[in-house]
Amino acid sequence: MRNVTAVLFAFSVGLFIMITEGAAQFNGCWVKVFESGNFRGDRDLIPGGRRYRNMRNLPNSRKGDWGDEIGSLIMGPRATGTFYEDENFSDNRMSALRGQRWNRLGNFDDQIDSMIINCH
Ligand SMILES: [Ca+2]
Ligand SMILES: [Ca+2]
Repeated sequence: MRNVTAVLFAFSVGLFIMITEGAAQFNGCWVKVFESGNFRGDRDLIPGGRRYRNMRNLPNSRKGDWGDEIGSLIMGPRATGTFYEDENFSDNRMSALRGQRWNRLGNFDDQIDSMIINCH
């Protein structure tokens, strides 16, 4: 029983760290982008308060080009986002609210090519 409790505790701590991961960075104003759905694959934490006309060489990113790559995303607790299907804020768009976790992007899967991330 004690072992079960310890495992549950470790799991809870792990979950908590996962959820709060990155929350304090960039004053909570960021978007975390993932290459695949369900928060899998390559990932980067991109600072907000900026307009990104395209997805190449984003700050704090290890991936050279996120264009047509994003499969899921998490909004920071102080960030909202507008995401566009094409570069230069054109074509279809979708909006994400503070703290939202989108485990899949539907029609926008592998389609996002520009974004505006506002801080609040
Ligand atoms: Ca992808
Ligand atoms: Ca696109």
